[in-house]
Amino acid sequence: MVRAGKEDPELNMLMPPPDRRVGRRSFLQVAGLLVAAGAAGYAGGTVAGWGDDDPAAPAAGGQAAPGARPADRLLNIYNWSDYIDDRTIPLFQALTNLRVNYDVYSSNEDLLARMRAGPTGYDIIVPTNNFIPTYLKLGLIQPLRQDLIPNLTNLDREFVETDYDPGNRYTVPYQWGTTGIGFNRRRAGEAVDSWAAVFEPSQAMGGHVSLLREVTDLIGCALIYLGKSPNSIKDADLAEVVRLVRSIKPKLKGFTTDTYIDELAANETWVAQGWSGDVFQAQDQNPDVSYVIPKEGSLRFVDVMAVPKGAPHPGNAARFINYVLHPKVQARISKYVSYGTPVSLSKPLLPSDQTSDPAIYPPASTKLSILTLTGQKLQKWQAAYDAIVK
Ligand code: N2P
Repeated sequence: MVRAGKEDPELNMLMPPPDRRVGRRSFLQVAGLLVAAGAAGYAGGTVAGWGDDDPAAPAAGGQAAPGARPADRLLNIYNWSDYIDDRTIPLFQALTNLRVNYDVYSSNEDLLARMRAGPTGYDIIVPTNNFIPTYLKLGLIQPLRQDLIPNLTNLDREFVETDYDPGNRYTVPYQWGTTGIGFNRRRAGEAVDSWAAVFEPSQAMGGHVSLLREVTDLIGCALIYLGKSPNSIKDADLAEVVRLVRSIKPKLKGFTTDTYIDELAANETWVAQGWSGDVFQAQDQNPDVSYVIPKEGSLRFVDVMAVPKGAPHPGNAARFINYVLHPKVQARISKYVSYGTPVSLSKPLLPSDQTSDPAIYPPASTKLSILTLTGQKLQKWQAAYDAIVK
């Protein structure tokens, strides 16, 4: 299966870096795919997509102005690993004549640390909604060019009327999902339904259990398992979380956010705290893998596209955001990554086994909390996380 990562043969088609300002080791040089794509068949009628994937793009200025300087025709995207199909970027490039650099990260903490360290050259980042108050407080993101995003009207209302960014002034949802447990039915049995499977694993699972390397999910889900408020900042509750998770460390394979898909797929990990779509991507490769939202309840998240303050190409960022909001593009991404779409207009284009799957689109009765991680809570949870992981 092809995923957006260093191993992706198409996205990873290496081209000379267009602009060193954003260069780094793992940068995916999809830039230049436009050129390559001509040879690969995007030419002619398949310069596909005008009036197809994104009818609003020309009106929104999707095509670079003739004579625009090459540096203006770039778009630098920093997204989660394993979070895009293999056609969206090449098609966007063919459609707009922009060159895209696509790089990946694997936790909100990594992303935030990177953004706090100084200018990065990225035009789009995709933090999780619970971090948005922090980005706003620190002045790390800028208002969106909403005039270039007419497809904002495609968003479902619940993704517009949010507490973290009402009216989408700074952020636009990309995909959403839940935190749960991915497990191998042959190794762990069919009956996994509780957070106990990862927070108090049996001896038999020893060495084959992983937890998420992400503050919100690790601390939040452990609090839920212990019967505490998923928003607790009580020192006693957090100390209990630290004690519990430290005590099971010898049984863990590790803390990870970007290797457990492959490890579940390869039968190396048998029980993993994980995000819904990631586990389904593992299931695509290994039918013994299942996903469950534990009976104690869990977390729901929305990953949102935002433009860093000082981004070199905010207009191009808006054009990409507009493209991603097209129902066809949403359907293509969602189908591939198996996460939920914030654009219900795309659901008729998705396989019905996805849209009817309660593990992807849980019913309202499923106990799911959306957490915010700011101020004192961020500090205390980070300290608890560090005491566990480091
Ligand atoms: C993609 C994981 C995205 C979900 N692999 C984390 N918010």
